[in-house]
Amino acid sequence: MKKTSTAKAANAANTATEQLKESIIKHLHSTLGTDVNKASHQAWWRATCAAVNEQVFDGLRNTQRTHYEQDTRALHYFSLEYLMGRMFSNNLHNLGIYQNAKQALAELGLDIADLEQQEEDMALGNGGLGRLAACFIESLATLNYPAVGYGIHYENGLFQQSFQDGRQIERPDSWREYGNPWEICRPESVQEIAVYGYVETVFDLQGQMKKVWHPGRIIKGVPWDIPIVGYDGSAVNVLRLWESRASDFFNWDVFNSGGYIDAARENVEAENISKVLYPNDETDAGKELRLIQQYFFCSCSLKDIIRRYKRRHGDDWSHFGKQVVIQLNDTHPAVAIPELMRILVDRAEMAWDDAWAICQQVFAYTNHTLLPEALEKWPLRLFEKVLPRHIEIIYEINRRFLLEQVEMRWPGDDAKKRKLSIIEEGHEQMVRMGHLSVVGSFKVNGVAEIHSKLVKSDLFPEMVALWPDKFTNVTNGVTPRRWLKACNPRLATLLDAKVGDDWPTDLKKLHKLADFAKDPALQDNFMAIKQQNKADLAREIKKLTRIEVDPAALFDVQIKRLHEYKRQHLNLLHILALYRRILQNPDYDMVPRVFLFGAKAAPGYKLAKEIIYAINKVADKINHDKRVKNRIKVVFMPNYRVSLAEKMIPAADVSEQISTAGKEASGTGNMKLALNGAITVGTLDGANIEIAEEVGADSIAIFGLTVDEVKALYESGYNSYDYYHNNPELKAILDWLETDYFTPGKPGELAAIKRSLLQGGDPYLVLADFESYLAAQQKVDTWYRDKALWAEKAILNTASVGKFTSDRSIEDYVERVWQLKPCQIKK
Ligand code: 8GP
Repeated sequence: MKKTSTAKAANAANTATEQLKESIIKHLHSTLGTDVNKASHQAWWRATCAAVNEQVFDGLRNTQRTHYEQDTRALHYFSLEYLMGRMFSNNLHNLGIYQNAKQALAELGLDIADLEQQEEDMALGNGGLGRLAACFIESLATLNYPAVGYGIHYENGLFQQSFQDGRQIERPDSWREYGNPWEICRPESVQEIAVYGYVETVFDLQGQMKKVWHPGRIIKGVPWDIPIVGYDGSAVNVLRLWESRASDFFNWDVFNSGGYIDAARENVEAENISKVLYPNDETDAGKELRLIQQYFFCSCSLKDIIRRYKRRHGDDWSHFGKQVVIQLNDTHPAVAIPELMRILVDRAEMAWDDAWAICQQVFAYTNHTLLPEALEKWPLRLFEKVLPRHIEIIYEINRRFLLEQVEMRWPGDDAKKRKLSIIEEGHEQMVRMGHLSVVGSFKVNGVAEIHSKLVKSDLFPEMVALWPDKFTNVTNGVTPRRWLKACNPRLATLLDAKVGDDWPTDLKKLHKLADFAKDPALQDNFMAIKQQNKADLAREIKKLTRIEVDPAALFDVQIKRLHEYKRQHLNLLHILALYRRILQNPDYDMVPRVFLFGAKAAPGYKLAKEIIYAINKVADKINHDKRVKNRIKVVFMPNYRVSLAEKMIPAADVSEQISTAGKEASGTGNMKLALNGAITVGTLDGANIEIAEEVGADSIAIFGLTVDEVKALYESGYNSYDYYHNNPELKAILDWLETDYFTPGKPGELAAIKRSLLQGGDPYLVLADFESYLAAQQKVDTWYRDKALWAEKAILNTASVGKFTSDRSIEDYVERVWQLKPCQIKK
């Protein structure tokens, strides 16, 4: 019996492989217009994408038809960022045809790995927030929830990074210069949106006052759909990204009246809106354009949602709140709130209270950071200029909020009103987007337990007093399909054999592995896989940087955006301490380590760029110093991005999660690294705390001040000089940075770091945590010497982090916020 079914499965696989092969060749001829004999890898890759798309589009049509027929309630995820990375192997895995494709290509004389490299990363995001959005839309499709992701179709993604003499160089990322095979343009769903102009107050025949907005400019939003394939391939949702263009009508008018140059300028200005992703992770830049970007995609998306709703319900708005839920990914899309009010009150002529009731059913808001510089505020004057009607609506939202909520709760308390007002007073009035998001949403969540607590206690305590039930937590997660199955196939195969092959959709199944954590056979297999992954990465390092590293060394990995609060410079101080010990004691006994960094610094963030420079200069010195005898290697991988993360994560032994406690909202790299068997060196911050709870105190190296201790230290008056003067090793290292030791002939080139840690006051308490960080690293060194002990800890990490699948995050959102029902799609 078993034999027959195995034989049947093998036959089916053979047929699938044959069909795929035929389809690839067909597309090579008819879509790419080339021939088997002369096709480049690029052409083969595109032909394979087209063949895969035959299945993707089937799923897409089925899903859209089913959702329409069943008139499902759907989630709409509004995000200015999606860090999708590459789609090729993910789509193949999720459709369940990766092996068939590999085989089909092999029979055509091609290595699937070569074709995977042909794809540019879709880097339409900066960091955690954007990658989270990508994991979430994949999980939503996998769990069969009706959902659409909305965002911007940036012409340029996050800049490409290289190093010149150690310094970061940025180049534009024209990721779709030659077209992107995964996207479909939808001209039938183009939207037009308005900006600028003025508002007129008019009275209708019944004497009713009305506001009429006369826009100054119309911009066209062209939607591009990217199908998002759920794991097992039955549901295929859509990521709809808007590209801006000049409105034809407007353009033609200007052009016709002889204003060729003006028409061209209009074009450029309109197209600028979707030209670039802002490379600033934590602050906003180019204010006017940025605000227009936000409004542009929110308005297009709302109109798109309403168009779809009306197809079913016409002008009957009574079901809108039941059918539609919108998640605001941080405050960037908060302008959607006044925009929906405008549409309902001005266009649909609804009474304010009814419109507001709908808004309050529809919007929910996720906060991703407590850093004050990332909490968006817009100058009121800018708002008035760009969105004159919306600012009036915001005033009215604010007036009612202050009167009906704040005044009722704290009568006569003007200080409270000032603190809670959506409009901040000061020498320049500002619109507080965080306040607007909380007031306009029915749920607000943080992204890890500790972060959600701090959102309540430190960011919005009064709002919590007004609406205690509004606030909740949803701890982040990552998709195990991309971050284990696809990126670490060796480990995935081992897991299939050990715990069954359903772990990608049921990650808690990995728990079974814990029973074998001490089993020498499993330990050998597990560590052999790690070793092979490290050898692969060593080859990649050689290719990218020419640096030779030994795969037998401990691979210590810190990958994330560059920011002082993430403290890459604390990592650097540890490296310098080890180097100095080696110079002082040639026989210094340490486990050989390769320190690997991957990080982009915002182009305008000077100190972040200085930190990159310093790491590169120190790397250069250490890597060439014979006295080190390869005990330390330091590598800064250029152009860190999703596809590079996929190579680094499976090869990591140690995961650096060393932010100042209270600053990292959650982290998600921490989850990916632990899932792939890396041991975390981390502070009690963000999701590290929850990871520690899951893996147990013996399988993680926790160090540093806690959130409460950090607060106490700030309050008692932190003086970083105390640490400098009391720790001779620390003092020597910092002084070293001022010399020309690492930059011969150019003393002081690395001094910016020391300055920020001493004269600058060390805002992120690097010096305060230094000693305890070194102790944690010493512990790691000791653990690593005992191979069995290390293997056990690594296995326990993989076994214990099932909680951090983004499927669990999505189920939490469904239960706590979205109230969706899954909708099965028949194949
Ligand atoms: C990040 C947080 O820093 C990180 O801890 C968290 O895991 C991630 O969001 C997902 O929740 N925040 C951002 O990326 C962020 O705030 N970026 C925007 C300000 C641009």
